[in-house]
Amino acid sequence: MKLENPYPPEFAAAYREAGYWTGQTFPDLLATAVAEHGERTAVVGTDRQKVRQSWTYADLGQRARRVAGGLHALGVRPGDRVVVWLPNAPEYLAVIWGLFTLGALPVFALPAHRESEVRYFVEHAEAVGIVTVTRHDRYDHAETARRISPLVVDVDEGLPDGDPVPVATPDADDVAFLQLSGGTTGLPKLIPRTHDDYLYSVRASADICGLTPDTVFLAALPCAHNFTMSSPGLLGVMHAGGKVVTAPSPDPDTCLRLIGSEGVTMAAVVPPLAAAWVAAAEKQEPDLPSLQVLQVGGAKCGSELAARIGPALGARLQQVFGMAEGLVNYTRLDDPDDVVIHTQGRPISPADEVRVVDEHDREVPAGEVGALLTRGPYTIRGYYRAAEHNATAFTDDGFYRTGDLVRLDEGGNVVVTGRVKEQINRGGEKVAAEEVENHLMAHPSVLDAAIVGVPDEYLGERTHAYVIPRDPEESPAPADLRRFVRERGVAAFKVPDRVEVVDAFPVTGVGKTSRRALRAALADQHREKGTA
Ligand code: OOB
Repeated sequence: MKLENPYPPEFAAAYREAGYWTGQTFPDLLATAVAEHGERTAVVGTDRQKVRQSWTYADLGQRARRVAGGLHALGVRPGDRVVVWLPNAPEYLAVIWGLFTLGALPVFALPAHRESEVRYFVEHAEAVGIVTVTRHDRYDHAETARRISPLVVDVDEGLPDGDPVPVATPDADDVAFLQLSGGTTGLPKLIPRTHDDYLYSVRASADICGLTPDTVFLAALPCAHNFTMSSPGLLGVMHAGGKVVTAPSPDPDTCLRLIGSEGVTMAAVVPPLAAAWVAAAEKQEPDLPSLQVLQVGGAKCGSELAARIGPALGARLQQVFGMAEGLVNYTRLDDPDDVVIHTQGRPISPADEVRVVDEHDREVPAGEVGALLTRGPYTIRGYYRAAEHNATAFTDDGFYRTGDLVRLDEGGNVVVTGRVKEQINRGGEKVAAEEVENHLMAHPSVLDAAIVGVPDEYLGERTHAYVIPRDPEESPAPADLRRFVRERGVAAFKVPDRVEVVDAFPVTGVGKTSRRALRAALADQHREKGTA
């Protein structure tokens, strides 16, 4: 599959010329890892049958070939899209590498996604099937998947297995997979990433983060998330010949134990998890001599939390400000404490272009806050099948509007100060306001709904829904509305934390023309009421 919005030829040529795009593909990455690190351990973790697995690169390569053969026998062909809806486990790697080996394109769903989301991914990507598990997190994934797609692979019944078929030989500028965006509109967007662009970000990230064959990386957040996958994540570790440890749960008990028992050197978490690990470590004072780096990203890591990480965990903090659309910023391992604690780092690549602009897209004076626009060798030029949205999500000259408010310090480090996009960042989990409003408005007793983010000590932000009933005499109960949203089959993190039924939006001077203005005014009002 080719990009619908390709990089302009002069940019592509420059990225190749500079050595960023090397022509490496996913099958090449695996083949190289098997050739160079065959006998080293690639992945360790508890499998779906609760058995501890430890696979070498050679094992993983063979498994990927058999999974590819098994998928082929089920009718999956090169170029087909397949939704991967799996929790963290060694099988996850066998499945994605099986798909890459076959030349099929994974569409990465989160384990927390539910029926309406997965149905949308299958329909929008025209996926031929879903790979999932029987049950996870008290939810019947496979049963749900069968309502959506005629082809469901339940890895709890065994990985697909078949005689190896030829290893795919995609072009490096082909789309390798579809990743999910946090979303700002009614429906999430799919992000097409190519072999060339993505693997450049992976290799460069592995470099910046100093990965070696001795790296032991704990995958605590969902493997499907861009952070865990590629910043430098499991792909970066595989590129370096290191070891990936899959954590069945991100909770501090599980993870601090795994860090100790598996000799983990590096882990990646969102701020609320970092806080939970720090709190547990401050209490238990575990001995974690192996841990060198804790990466924190996905949402803003406050300075206070940032300063506690080193002392509590005996590890260096690395802040990571990234996005599935592309651009990733890291504080460097040898940066002074001040930079590591107070900034979100700087871009991976010298070819990453960042602009900080005002509401007219004019660059703001150095050091001032503005909206971040970016363009570069691993940032997309358009979402998948979203022409209308692309017209506003990108500038005419191809910069992606990140929706983040930032300022740059003298060293070029980014400090994230806020957001202009219609999204709530609930501890790293992204909630598109409009998507949840649409779910609420589908309720027969709801006339209108508006969702805002309100400060939360643990999550950074949580969601507050204002709802106007059709009939004030028969206003729906908040608990019923929350259940209604959940029963529409959406991820639990999208269910509003609080629902407040009101007669009218308690806003003066804001018409119904701009939902953004409405949400901003509601958020202000909320703060004034002091109900945060
Ligand atoms: C990562 O990717 P996404 O696609 O789930 O979310 C991207 C958005 C950013 O635009 C920004 O709003 C927010 O998440 N964000 C941060 C942040 N890291 C991400 N906001 C403040 N400080 C940070 N450190 O979240 C993601 C992708 C790759 C690596 C790391 C995170």
